[in-house]
Amino acid sequence: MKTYNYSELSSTEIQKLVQRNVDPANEIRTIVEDVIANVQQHGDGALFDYASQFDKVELNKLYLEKAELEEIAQAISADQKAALETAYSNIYKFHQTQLKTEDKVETMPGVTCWRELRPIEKVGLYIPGGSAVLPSTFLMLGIPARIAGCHEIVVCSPPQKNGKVNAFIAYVALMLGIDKIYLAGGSQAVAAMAYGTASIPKVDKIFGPGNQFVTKAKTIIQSTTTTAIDMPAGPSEVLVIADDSAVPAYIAADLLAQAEHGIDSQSVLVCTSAGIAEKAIAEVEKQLPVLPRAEIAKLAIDNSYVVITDNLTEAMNFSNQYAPEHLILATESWEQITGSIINAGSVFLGNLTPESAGDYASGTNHTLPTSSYARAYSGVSVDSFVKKITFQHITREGIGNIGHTVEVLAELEGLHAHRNAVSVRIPPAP
Ligand code: HSO
Ligand code: ZN
Repeated sequence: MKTYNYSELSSTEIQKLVQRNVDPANEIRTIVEDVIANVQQHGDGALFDYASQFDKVELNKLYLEKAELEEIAQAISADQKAALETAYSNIYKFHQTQLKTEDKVETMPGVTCWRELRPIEKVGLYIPGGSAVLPSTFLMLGIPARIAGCHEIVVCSPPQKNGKVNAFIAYVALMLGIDKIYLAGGSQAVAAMAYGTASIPKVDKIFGPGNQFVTKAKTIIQSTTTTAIDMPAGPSEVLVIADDSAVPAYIAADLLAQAEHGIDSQSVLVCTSAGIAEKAIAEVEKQLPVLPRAEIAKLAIDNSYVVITDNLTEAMNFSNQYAPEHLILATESWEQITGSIINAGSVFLGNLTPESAGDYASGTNHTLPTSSYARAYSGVSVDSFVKKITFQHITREGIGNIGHTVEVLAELEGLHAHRNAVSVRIPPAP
């Protein structure tokens, strides 16, 4: 892994280091625009073609129904079921507390304002099925959607070569009470949920991670259709801040857990101790070759780096500029630095808190902003599946109290009809 000294880096060099996921030649955009146009024009026909071209399967229908899902799900062992149930229960518990009723506020006597939640009616969940099939992502999206009370949950996942989804995806669907999975992957699935096809309903908002094609499709459809997206989630990344209280073998394991996601994943180590960093790099070299996904992890590690800083303050400065999707504080003094975190998707505190816990089962959501979007976006939560509608009610006393203020402000903006809408409601003084 390439190693840099923070004190020797210019601000331009830091800018370059923290930059990721660029599509300079717009190559991905061109391909994805073509796919979207094709799905828009040919609907299901385009989806059958893409299944044949990309997923190498000739489908005769674009969905699996409950009975088929039940049959597929039978392949799961008792231990696997129990693990999925535990993850489900923890994720449910954590997300359930996000559904809060807000208090009504009387801003002036007789003027009452408040917000109420309403679920987004139709949501689309994209569950990736590329080099790794991720049933955990299905839990992370399906559970908050259910808690929010979304009326229709449309799920798209790419078909396997046998024209089905894997047993874990089928099992999670049944856990969530979802009776149908649509067999579509990649940017074509996003296009289908944004425009609707004969088989796949158009949705109000699309959720879920994916490769650069899926992400590009999401960012395109959010500006060209009325369908919204959760966030532009791209290749996964982790930044580990470590000091000399960190354990090199743990650091290496965390960097590799990230690296095995995909060749474009990034694992960054920011370390206050050159000695610990050196040992962590040696550990990466030791742990990497025995991984089943070593080839992928190796390429991601080649795309990763180490920064040596003088202290934790500098480390945090770098991290805030990077704005990582996952931030691990591999230090015993994490309590002293959490207050200085400005940009991060999800944070893992101390030497015994691996990102994997949050990826699967501790309760927090793993659908998080990548590619520095953590500067402005939060991870997925129940909030992502609801709208917060404001309400207000004004009594006779209230219109008397607020009326003059509104009349003056309408007058100064030259909007007399606005002023009149108040004036007609205020009885003239006797
Ligand atoms: N680290 C991924 C989530 C994931 N990890 C799923 C394993 N399975 C993005 O947060
Ligand atoms: Zn992960």
